Amino acid sequence: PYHDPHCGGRQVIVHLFEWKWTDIAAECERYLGSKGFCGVQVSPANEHRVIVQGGDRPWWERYQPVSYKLVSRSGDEAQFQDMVNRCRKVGVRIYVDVVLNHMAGLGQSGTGTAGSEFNSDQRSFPGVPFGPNDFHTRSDCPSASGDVDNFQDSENVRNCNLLGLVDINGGTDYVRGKQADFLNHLIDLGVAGFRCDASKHIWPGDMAGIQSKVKDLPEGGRPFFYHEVSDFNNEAIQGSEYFGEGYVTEFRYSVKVKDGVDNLDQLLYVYDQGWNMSPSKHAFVYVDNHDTQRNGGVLTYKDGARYKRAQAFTLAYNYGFTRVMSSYYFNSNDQGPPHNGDLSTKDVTINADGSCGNGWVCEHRWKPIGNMARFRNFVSSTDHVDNWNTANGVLSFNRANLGFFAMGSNNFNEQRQTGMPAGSYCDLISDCKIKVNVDGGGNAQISPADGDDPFVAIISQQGY
Ligand code: LM2
Ligand code: CA
Repeated sequence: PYHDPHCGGRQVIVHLFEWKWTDIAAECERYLGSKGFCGVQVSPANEHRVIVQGGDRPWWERYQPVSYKLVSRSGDEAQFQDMVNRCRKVGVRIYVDVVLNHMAGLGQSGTGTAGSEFNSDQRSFPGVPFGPNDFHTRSDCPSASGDVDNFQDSENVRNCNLLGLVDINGGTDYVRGKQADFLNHLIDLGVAGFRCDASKHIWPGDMAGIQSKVKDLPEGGRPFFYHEVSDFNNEAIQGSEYFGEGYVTEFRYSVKVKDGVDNLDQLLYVYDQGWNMSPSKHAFVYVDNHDTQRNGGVLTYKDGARYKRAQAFTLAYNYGFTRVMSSYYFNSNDQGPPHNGDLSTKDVTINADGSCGNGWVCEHRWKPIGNMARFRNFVSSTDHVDNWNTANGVLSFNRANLGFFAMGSNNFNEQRQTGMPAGSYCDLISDCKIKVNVDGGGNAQISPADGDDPFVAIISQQGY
């Protein structure tokens, strides 16, 4: 019931990490709508702490909520509403990152981005309002320190303070009501769903209790929910505990796809049942996210061509619901988004060649990434992957007779079975700079338009 993204059959979400609402609205209109993106995951929209360290505001201040007022580093409620409306007009929905497990960190007090006061040690958040009764107490948490420190014990994981962030008790009607009010307000503004932060640390029953108080979308149907749960099959908590509540992030996919880009035959097994990975219909997948791109072990924009391969493949293949990461350049893990002298976030500028300026990476505008959204949308009605071929270091396969995809690590020129009806097709990767001619037997000579982007993708959609 929580699995429909409500974006007219589109299939790809992009996380515009730390973007301002005004820039997201512009990006919907100038790029995402026409490229066929389903929607945008936005950074937490609610009031949060302001943290200044070393002349910078770290990105993670937004994971320390102060209230559910919609004034954040990305903008205010009027700007948020304008973004939702303008994106929606071009077929793009907004999915909000919601932090329901905790409020700000212990030892902290002051004023949040909307001007609300708070005092974490006193469990005082008058902007909601939440008080001491709305948090887990020392006796609920079995750890010696009061922090989450034993992932083999679900009481520890769910009732203690994650990283010293004061832990909300989602067991009461009051708390569930306040959190549902927050989500319902966002639905009133036109959002289509939620990325639930740290769901692993919230009891599935509490999550279900909140979600049951969340209304249907105005156009009908349940909002789209996807839950952040890291599960490597070695802890007390399994992602499958949340399957009833929506999609669940599949962290193992990022590891598998990284291994696969250098060993193409392994890519056929990126959904590894031996690892107990989630079935496709529950798996929310990505090459990297804002945490893993900092913690290592996965591919990121810093990997360049290998990253493109992993991301293009992810969109071509048949596993999970896909999210694309869009970053800013960073050297240290804490570094916040590009900022002006007054520490406000810089605008996203667009260069003549379509890339972004002002320190924004915009992976989603890299051709083998952004141009694969249309491919994913069109082939998603089949679960087939056919004619898998990795000869000469070039992977190719087709998705029934709907689409054909090829990728190498250098320029290539290969004769391949495409599984497509005879015809002359537009190469999506190069925005139709070249055509691919498929003969009556389904064979075609395949060569990328640009050797720097060694990919070819075609679909049998009218007009392409
Ligand atoms: C998440 N998913 O489940 C987010 O994706 C992740 O980015 C969040 O951590 C985490 N869970 C909690 O929402 C980030 C960041 C942490 C940071 C927290 C809170 O990765 O480093 O913790 O946000 O801002 C920071 C300090 C940490 C300190 C804590 C509390 O780095 O040292 O712990 O604040 O003061 C004492
Ligand atoms: Ca918790």
